[in-house]
Amino acid sequence: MQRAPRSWKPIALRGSFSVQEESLSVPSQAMSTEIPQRQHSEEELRSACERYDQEHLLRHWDDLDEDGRSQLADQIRAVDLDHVQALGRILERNGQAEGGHFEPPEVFPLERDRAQQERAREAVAAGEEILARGAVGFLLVAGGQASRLGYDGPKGAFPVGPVSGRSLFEFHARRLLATARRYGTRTPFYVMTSPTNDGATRRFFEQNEHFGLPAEDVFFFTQSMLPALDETGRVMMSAPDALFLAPDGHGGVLPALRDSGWLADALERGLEHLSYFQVDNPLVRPTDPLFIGLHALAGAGMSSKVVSKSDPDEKVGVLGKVDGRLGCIEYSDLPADLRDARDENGSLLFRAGNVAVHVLRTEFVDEITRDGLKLPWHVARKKIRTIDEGGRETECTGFKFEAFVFDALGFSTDCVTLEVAREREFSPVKNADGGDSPETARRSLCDLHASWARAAGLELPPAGEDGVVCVEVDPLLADTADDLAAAEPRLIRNENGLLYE
Ligand code: UD2
Repeated sequence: MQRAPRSWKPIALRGSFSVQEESLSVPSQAMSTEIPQRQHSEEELRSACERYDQEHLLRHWDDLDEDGRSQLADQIRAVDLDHVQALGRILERNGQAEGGHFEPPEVFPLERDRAQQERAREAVAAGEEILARGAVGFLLVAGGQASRLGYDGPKGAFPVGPVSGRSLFEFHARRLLATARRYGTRTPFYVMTSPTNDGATRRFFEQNEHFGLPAEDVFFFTQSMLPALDETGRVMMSAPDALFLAPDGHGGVLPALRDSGWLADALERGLEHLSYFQVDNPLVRPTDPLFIGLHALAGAGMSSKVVSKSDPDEKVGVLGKVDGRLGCIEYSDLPADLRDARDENGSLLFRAGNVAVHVLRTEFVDEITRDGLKLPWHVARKKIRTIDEGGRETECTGFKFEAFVFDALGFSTDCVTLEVAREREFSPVKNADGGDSPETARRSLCDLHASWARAAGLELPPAGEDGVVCVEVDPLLADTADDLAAAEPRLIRNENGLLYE
């Protein structure tokens, strides 16, 4: 059998690349959304732009009205130009960073031997005890732009429930509410937005009365924005009076949590762990006692859930040890020989697919963010809507910079990597159609909930033409088949199917 390749080196500017060495510190506010009160004169702005080789930002100044000038001036002042210069140097280096030696991680598997079954029992008990003490906070990242889904609004507002039409946010909130009721505790919910969807997200929660959660237990904070750069390191503009700004990646959640004051709040409340998840997966189980318990018993800083990748081309990152430390290589960065490598059983060697579900010890987050978090910047080459020298709209190649939360794994020791069943826990909404779309997520919910209802001896509707048995279970009622079997559900029928509440 061919020796499996292990060495990993990102390919420069292949589409995206990450810089693993000489990583830059994520400044506490790379792009401040607060407009400083101090007024600069036009001369001061010009001289700052010239000093940093960004004088093109004022090219259309003379054509702007007062409002346009003031908006542009505020945006330029809010950008940390030293940091922009450092990002430009990453482009100059052309992504020439060594990747290192990559090995599969140790995984707590789905198929467990006796010792692992015993460990799992202990972990569930430990996790339940931690949840019952109210020592877990919930951290949702919802700052992304949902550009692939093409939905006009925050992705969390997307109606994913196959029968109920409930939104992604509502699924998540009702799971937390179920845990709060079960243990008689509070479930503090920290929701990260970006400046572009913050207002709409807050309004959606308010209009829906926080989905039954006490409003005082839901906290919003925004991530930072970063300018996109052209290949010479110059800040791109989206209009004569505006910079092209994009969210700084979900890795921005850690400094943003600190800067917002909510990290201090979590520590004061005695929250020992933060359960982290993405907005796009309606099957996610942020209150899973097994995962929380395994993480806590191991004394880990940060732990992860994975699913077994069956298709080498699946668009999930893979967890593995990079030079001995746990890390994740994003699908777009994984070279083909590693992507396709097989072990002696013929399974994919690097199959620990990242479902973007983590638990982080709150003190670990405090430690790694205290002096400015050092995460590598991942750079994505994108087509960017910008303006030409005449101020007309055009499209050009540019570079966006993002920090990824899974890079914080490298700071943690004793990380747990828990394998979970895909059909039980992972079916994200990413694209408008095809794989990972609303259609596949609704089908996954129906398949899972129909299997629970069948096991509980409950009524099921006939399968539709597409083979889907359209039944949905309210997350407030049940998080597992056993919960449903023990419940006395109310049946609601509508034109879509059956809903158990
Ligand atoms: C992510 C993972 C991928 C895989 C997959 C599983 C990254 C880079 N890749 O892929 O490895 O695990 O998820 O579903 O994470 N977000 C923010 N702010 C940002 C950018 C993203 O809050 O600046 C949020 C976004 O709202 C969403 C989540 O992060 O909840 C994931 O973002 P994505 O859809 O861009 O990640 P994706 O699908 O490339």
